[in-house]
Amino acid sequence: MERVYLDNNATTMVDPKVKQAMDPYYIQQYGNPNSLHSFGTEVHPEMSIALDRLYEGIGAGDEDDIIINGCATEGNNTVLQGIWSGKLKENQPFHLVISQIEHPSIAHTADWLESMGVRVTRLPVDEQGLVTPEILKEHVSRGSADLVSIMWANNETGLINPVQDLCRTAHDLGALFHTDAVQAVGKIPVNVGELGCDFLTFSAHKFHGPKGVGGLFVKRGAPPVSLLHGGEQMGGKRAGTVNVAYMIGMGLAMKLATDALDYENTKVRELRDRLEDALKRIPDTVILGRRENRTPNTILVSFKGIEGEAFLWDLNTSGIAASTGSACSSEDLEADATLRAMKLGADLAHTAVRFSLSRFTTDEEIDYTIETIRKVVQRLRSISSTYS
Ligand code: C6P
Repeated sequence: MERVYLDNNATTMVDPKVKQAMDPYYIQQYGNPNSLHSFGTEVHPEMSIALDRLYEGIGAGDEDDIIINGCATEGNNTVLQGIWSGKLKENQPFHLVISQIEHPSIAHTADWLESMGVRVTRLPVDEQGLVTPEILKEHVSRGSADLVSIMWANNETGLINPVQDLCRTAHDLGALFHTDAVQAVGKIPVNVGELGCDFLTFSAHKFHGPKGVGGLFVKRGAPPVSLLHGGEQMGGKRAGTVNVAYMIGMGLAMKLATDALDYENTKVRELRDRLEDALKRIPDTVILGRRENRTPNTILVSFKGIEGEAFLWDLNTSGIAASTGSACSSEDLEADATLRAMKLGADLAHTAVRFSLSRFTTDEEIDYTIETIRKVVQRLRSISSTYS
């Protein structure tokens, strides 16, 4: 076994079919879609198919909007800053509600908005690590909040928040509702029509599409939000020439991911459970978050007495890629915000390791990973000063 990739919540391999679908748009059909000549117009049909696939993939209606952008970080910033600037224009205060377990693209944007005078409420999680409608009602009074932004599935634990109930509660309280669905799309069914959210963010590289392209769903009638001003691309809502190849790749990736949802919830889940069961049999190991509340591909596990970084280093030497938390915070030695919100002791937080599978993960890879982890845990514990 040469290399095993179990860090699919950080990013995924581009599906070879997606790569193939993108190839013609570099050398042959490279026109700017806003040009009036044939180089520009010939890309329209495939772009329109891609958009249809995105609408279908998340259950958006014809009159809703999907703004193609550069990544989920951009989508999240667009919603938070977009609603804020709308309030500024009307000379109104802005009260933003997020949770304590949001990805930095929400959490740090909220910190920045707070430094600009915005009121920010950060909801805690319950004992299961979930944000619930009860918590939202407890912390936010009717009519006081403008926007509630709660992630659908957490990138580190895989825990799935009850977003439909949260959305209903946010609306009852008089607020708009946004969800960062980056870790939900391609893993569990996502339907904005059923959910009723005003905004939803996704990112292609989390579901076997290319990096550097994402989408922001905006419900019909929701307030306009935009971050990049300039040309009339995306109806003036997101200026800048769209990356045609990536947009087409994202459309196909969405279709393939939604077509594979059954596989994700059967085979990928089975592989994840087999790995998790094997980890549980190792003494002094804690799995975080109940399995039934998690996306089918994710495990966050703590091996007592073993620093997460040392463990990952050993695994990496054996060709296995996992992570200690989210990839964008991997150089931050502070215990992670999600784990702090879950009130995990420092010992567990510093030993937490995330394994995230994909539809390309094989039985053989899981066998090899189980065998390697057993050896690595034994070796590191034998030299650990904190494990006896
Ligand atoms: N999480 C992880 O290792 P971008 O890269 O901008 O398309 O996606 C950002 C993002 C936003 N929301 C959630 C829930 C995410 O998980 C991510 C990316 C990676 O967990 C990299 S930090």
